[in-house]
Amino acid sequence: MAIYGARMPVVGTRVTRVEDRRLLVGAATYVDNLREPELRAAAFATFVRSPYASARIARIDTTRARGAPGVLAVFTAEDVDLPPVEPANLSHATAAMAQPCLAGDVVRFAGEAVAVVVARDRFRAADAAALVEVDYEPLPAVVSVEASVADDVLVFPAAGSNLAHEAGDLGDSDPFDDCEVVVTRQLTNQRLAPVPMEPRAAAGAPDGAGGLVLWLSTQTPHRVRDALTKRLSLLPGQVRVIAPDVGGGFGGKIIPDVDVTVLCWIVLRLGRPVRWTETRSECMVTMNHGRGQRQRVTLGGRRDGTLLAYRLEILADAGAYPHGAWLPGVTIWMAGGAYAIPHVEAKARSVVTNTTPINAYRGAGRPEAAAAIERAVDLFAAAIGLDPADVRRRNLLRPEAFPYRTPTGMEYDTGDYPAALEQVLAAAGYDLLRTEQARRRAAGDPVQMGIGLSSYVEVTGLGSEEHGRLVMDADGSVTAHIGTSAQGQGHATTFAMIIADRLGVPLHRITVRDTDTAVLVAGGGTYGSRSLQLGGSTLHEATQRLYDEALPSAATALAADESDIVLDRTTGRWHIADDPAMEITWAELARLSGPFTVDVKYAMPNLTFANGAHLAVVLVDVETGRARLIRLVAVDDAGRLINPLLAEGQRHGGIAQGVGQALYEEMVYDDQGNPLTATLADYTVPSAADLPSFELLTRQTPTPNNPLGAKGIGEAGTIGSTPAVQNAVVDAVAHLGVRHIDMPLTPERVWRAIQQATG
Ligand code: MCN
Repeated sequence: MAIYGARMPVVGTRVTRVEDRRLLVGAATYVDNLREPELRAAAFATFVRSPYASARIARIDTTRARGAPGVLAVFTAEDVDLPPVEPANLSHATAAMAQPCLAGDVVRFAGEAVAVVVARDRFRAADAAALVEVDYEPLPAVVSVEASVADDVLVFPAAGSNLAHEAGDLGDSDPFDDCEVVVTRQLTNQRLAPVPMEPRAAAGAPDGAGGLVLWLSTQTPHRVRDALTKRLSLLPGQVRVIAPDVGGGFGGKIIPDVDVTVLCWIVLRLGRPVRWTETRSECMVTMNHGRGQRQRVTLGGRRDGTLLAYRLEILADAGAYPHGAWLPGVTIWMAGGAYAIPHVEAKARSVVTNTTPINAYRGAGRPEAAAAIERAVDLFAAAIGLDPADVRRRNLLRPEAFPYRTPTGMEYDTGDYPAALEQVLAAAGYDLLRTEQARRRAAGDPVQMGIGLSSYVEVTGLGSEEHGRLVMDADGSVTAHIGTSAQGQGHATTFAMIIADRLGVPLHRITVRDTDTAVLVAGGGTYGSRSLQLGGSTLHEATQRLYDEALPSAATALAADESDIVLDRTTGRWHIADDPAMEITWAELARLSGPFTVDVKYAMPNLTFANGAHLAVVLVDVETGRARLIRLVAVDDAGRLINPLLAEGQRHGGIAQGVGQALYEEMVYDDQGNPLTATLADYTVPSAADLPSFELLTRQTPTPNNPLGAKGIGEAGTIGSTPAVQNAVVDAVAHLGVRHIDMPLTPERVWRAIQQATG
């Protein structure tokens, strides 16, 4: 048989990203670069933001700003007739905690918008924004969750309480009754800023029929479309959202923002195109923050290391508007981690404060769960004098336990957690590391070594449905539309790989388009490490439908029965099963009978659970408290990998962010609610110079829950690495009597902990 054009399967191989050339040569379509004809002569909007965390707005005078050169309009809450945005799915927050699109009577966090200036360009808009005069009467601010929960000062007096949401439950009886050893500790999972390279950006234009087209740097175009349609009182079809290239999101570009809502309102009001791109400093205080939990962990078990009961109590900061107050519920789902602990109970309360709203940030509730249980396991190991690796060995769920229903209601699908741990220990040379640690301790070396472990499991594939369209054009090339919408994950490459293998069409003949709500009726978006498994399975299914669609034409063209026809997926040729010479290519078939178009909706029956084990090695200078990460060895199991190269890239970025949380990053407010870390000079995102080369190992335990066998990998790095690094730093100084240090483990914190322990 002639095998011209035959190709090897690409799924599972390290295909380099098709996106990169465009991005690297400056041909990207980030919102701020767009030069669409509809955006010609677009005006520019700039928001006037409150410098106070809590204040009454006594007066806003826009006269000078209106008269400034190039200014087209200035709007305040009085002009903008948009309904406030109510938080969804919360147990307590009612309409009383809704967020106004522009603040009217009061401001509730430093950075909240009180007015918006529209000018001919961004420079005039910025100059005029400085001319808007606002008289604020400062009010007491609630900054910490401890102050908030006391309800002495209410962020929303009409709500009667600062409590926005409660989730989970603690049992009536004492689960620690039968335990020989119980450890308990208060932990802080600090507030972080997402810091994507591209801040939020939007550009809107009237569509000429009463609606608008919005180009938006977003993770969730369809969700934004639906929210805006409602908020702007438009009809379905009147808001079209296009997500061009997006320069990172990390969870900060999921929720349909009030700022974007106001921008769209302006487009409709002025009947002209308007752009908005926030500055870095704006992004630091107005894009949602993440994490922000105070946790109390209690872990009990036997002296032989067997864990029996775990309790997690969470007091979560929801920030000023509690759209993300449900997130601790995800922490509760994952509370028990990778262990077979018979009793796990957890309860969370989310309260509002006069700070930037908290919402999803890479991991979104799961890193918080992993950090809590992994710290608790190490505290327990220290209490019984057992090696932390041995405590994990004794309690990790074994492969035969799956599917495993956890005490907090999750159904773990597959994995080999003990094997992942052994793999990471072996690769790191655990015993040798312990020997080196003992040597330094015995020698009283001023630089001590710490070794930290974490075994994690994470839920992936949330929002278990996705939509896609596959088109084979008359020239045999394939175009895919998918509702996920990427921010740098490399979807255009991975999705094309899946299609290529399924249809036998070469990669360069496949294009994955940016998400456009005018093309796809519905889409889930990208978050929760869902895209590959849900988007990928959608397209997998679409290829089958395309095949079904084309089969009758192929049979007609080859004058054969459908049952006698096969598609050779290595060549992309249809032929008669026992006569390979009787063939027709996709291109010929598409020219004859195409184009073929299929629309597919895919639903995944169950969530998937990725897992792994991370090991960190740190050197801690006990005289200065400075901790340096020297090794990070990671085993991550995301089921079957479509593109191991891209999965590695995801792990690199995730681990960098996870290490950032452990050692460097924290959004800090003073007691008036002024953000003290609102620039990248104060908020210390790690650079490559702060990180070692990561040692990445892989396992691939397929899930039965989708046709690809794939789970998510996008957040694994942030979930596994943080507790490993934190445990390593504590381990480095454990012989001095230190049991716990809160993150970020800055030199000052570590030094203080050493001083305190050694008197
Ligand atoms: N992949 C694979 N095989 C698997 C799983 C994933 O080959 N079994 C590869 C694919 O190349 C896929 C990528 O890994 O495109 C990520 O897939 P997935 O785990 O499904 O995650 P998502 O695409 O849904 O991305 C979301 C995830 C999240 S939640 C955050 S936050 C995050 C992240 O991805 N934000 C990012 N990675 C990011 N990467 C960049 N560059 N920018 C962000 O903002």
